Amino acid sequence: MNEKIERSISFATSNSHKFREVELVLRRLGVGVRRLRGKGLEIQSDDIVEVARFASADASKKYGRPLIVEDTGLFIDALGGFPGPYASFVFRSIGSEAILRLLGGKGKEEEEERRATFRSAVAYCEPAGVPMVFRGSIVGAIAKRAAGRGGFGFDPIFIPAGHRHTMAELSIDEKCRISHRAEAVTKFGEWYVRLVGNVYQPNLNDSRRADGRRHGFIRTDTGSRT
Ligand code: ITT
Repeated sequence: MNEKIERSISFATSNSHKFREVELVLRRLGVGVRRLRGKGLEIQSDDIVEVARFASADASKKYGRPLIVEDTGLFIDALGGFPGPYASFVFRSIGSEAILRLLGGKGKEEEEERRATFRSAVAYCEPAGVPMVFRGSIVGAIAKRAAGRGGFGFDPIFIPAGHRHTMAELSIDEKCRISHRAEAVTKFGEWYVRLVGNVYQPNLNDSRRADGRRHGFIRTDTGSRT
């Protein structure tokens, strides 16, 4: 039996770019992904972990199955962490060019003065369960001008530390080796493979599988990963 077929997880997201990236990262770990096009309720919070936690609990109840959600924030040092968890609203309302203008207006020219961090929180939850959160981040700098056609969102203005090009100039494969999302999703995937791997042993009989599955999916609230 091919274990890769047994392992899969649902991902609730309205964002097709995020879905492709999560799919690519999890495929490397032998985990398939099904997309749920809706998402859980997003609370207003300064903390992406709280946003992801709440959304995963809401969505897993709504869809009646274990699933993951992912929330990203972009934190720009010179702007006091703006837009942070409100990246989605800021991107839709004023866009990347406005961020460049804001930084330009502050006379921020040097790379270290344009320091920014993408943070990702992946939350896994089962219906009536307690969410488990996995985190990832990538430090970089806001470019002086947008470049690149790949990626999405703020990728054209974000240069990962140690790189000379924006994230939008990387291939999706390259982005998914270094990104905030790749880190968080990899942590989730490794944990999930252990969880499901213990359950779907080919030599287990059906009743033990069922028990294992139930046991494997029991959650505690101590599982946050950093
Ligand atoms: P969900 O349905 O999954 O919540 P979303 O598009 O609302 O999708 P987020 O709240 O996680 O996703 O992301 C907020 C915004 O931040 C997103 O709309 C992009 O503009 C930007 N963003 C997220 N991830 C990014 C990435 O990897 N690179 C560049 N920009 C990103």
